[in-house]
Amino acid sequence: KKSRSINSSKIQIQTAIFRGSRFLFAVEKKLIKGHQHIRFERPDLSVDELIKNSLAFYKEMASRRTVREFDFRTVPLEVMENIIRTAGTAPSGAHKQPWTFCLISDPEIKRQIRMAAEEEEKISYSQRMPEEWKADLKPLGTDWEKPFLEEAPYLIVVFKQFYGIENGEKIQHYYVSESVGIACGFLIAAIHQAGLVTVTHTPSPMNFLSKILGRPAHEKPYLLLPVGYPKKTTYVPDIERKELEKIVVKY
Ligand code: IYR
Repeated sequence: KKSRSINSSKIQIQTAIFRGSRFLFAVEKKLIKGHQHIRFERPDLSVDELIKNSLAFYKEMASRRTVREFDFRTVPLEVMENIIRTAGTAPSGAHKQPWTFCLISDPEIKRQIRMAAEEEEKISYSQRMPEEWKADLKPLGTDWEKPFLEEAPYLIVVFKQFYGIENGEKIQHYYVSESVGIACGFLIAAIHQAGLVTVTHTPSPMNFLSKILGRPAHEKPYLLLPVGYPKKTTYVPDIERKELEKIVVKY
């Protein structure tokens, strides 16, 4: 690694692999308060481009719908890996990345998860959920039956890590729920952007997921997302999102 100094920063030549070939690129490095930093740049866009980009992304995200019916077609593993990589780009407390994404395609594990989820949901819908809650869910058409847990080609079970373990040592994690929530937002956006659909399923209680997946005690299940193509013909509730004026307060 060669480096050249300019003022307090250094230009370092690094190599990276892109599409199978090695190439060289320069990184400007600088010590700030005793810690290595790298120069970060983004394209300096015109205001017209900002408007165009923000509107295009809004439209893309506004076309997302929660879908509970999946096609049986599978999805390349590579796609799922890219989606999870994207979730892993989320910011997190002290950059601890306190998440584990379990990716399940094994039909037997999917079956076990469906059976256990339905067992809990049956009790929830018949005994645990108050009438008002069930009335709120009526327009969405949910019930205790969760066939999507077997029909979707993949399930992603997101776990939050109360603490980390590296070389047998406990690593403190911070803002775990917030961090994992943000990562799930990225995950859902990535699933949509790839052209697939999901439903944010929250069976309750969901400790059965730790057991089935053999996760350690410092990890707690956070969210369960079936992922796949939508069923060829499917319908979603005729509901609308709050308008900007209802969700923004300008000062
Ligand atoms: N967890 C149950 C019930 C449920 C609760 C809410 I709030 C929803 O938006 C949807 C469903 C289930 O998954 O059916």
